[in-house]
Amino acid sequence: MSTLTEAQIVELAEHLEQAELQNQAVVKITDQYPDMDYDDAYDIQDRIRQQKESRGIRTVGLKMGLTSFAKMKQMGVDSPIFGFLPETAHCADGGEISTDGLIHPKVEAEVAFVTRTALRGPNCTAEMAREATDFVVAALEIIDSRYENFRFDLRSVVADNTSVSRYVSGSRIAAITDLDLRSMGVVMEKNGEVAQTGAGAAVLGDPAESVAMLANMLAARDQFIPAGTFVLTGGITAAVPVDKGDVITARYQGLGAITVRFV
Ligand code: 0L1
Ligand code: MG
Repeated sequence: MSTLTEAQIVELAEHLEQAELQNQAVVKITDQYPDMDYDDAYDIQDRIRQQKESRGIRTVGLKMGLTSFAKMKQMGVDSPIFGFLPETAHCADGGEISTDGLIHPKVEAEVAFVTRTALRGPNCTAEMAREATDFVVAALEIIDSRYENFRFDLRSVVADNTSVSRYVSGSRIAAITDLDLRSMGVVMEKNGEVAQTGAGAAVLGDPAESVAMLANMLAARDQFIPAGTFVLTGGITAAVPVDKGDVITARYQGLGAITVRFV
């Protein structure tokens, strides 16, 4: 059920995309629309995606967010959220990310799945997600909420495409059958010092569960994960704030390392 009109959805999508494009933090949109619901929030996110696609910006992947039980508890929610990855968000492993285009970036170490076949919910399981997977690869997500001081509620952050800003894909791929993603260790270093450590099980007990849940959440909106989709499964580590001059290196057991420099 939605509470906003089509015109309000369009207005809010333009408002949030302009905040992203101009690196201008704004107040959370539920301040103005306290009754908006999750359908409204995903409608606004879909509209931002349509705006980008109408300008020729391809959608190259999907993401799950808030997949760690600790972060869900911290935010007082019991379900993850999802967003989309526009091609403009991609950054190269070993490359530089300009902070000029960002508001208050934070980095999460994640693992990404690339699907070989389409995955449709409802009733999708982790086993079905594994079977639909072509390969897995290490990844970083750079989140950058468009809301002042990362102050938001879940409906506002869903509308803001779940803080998607940049992502980096690792250089080494692996078959999912060659790794135990639950026990895969990750060490994230900031400027040469350990900033975060984690294991794949931080993501809903198993990152494959996150892909299955994404398919099930999409099904509720009559959508699915197409074949060949890059899926960020959610933070294995807590998000680390970064600034101009910082270098992040994340090392993944069995999947190599990713390094990026913020300039
Ligand atoms: O898990 C995530 O990718 C973060 C989702 C949005 C919440 C935030 O900006 O911290
Ligand atoms: Mg994330």
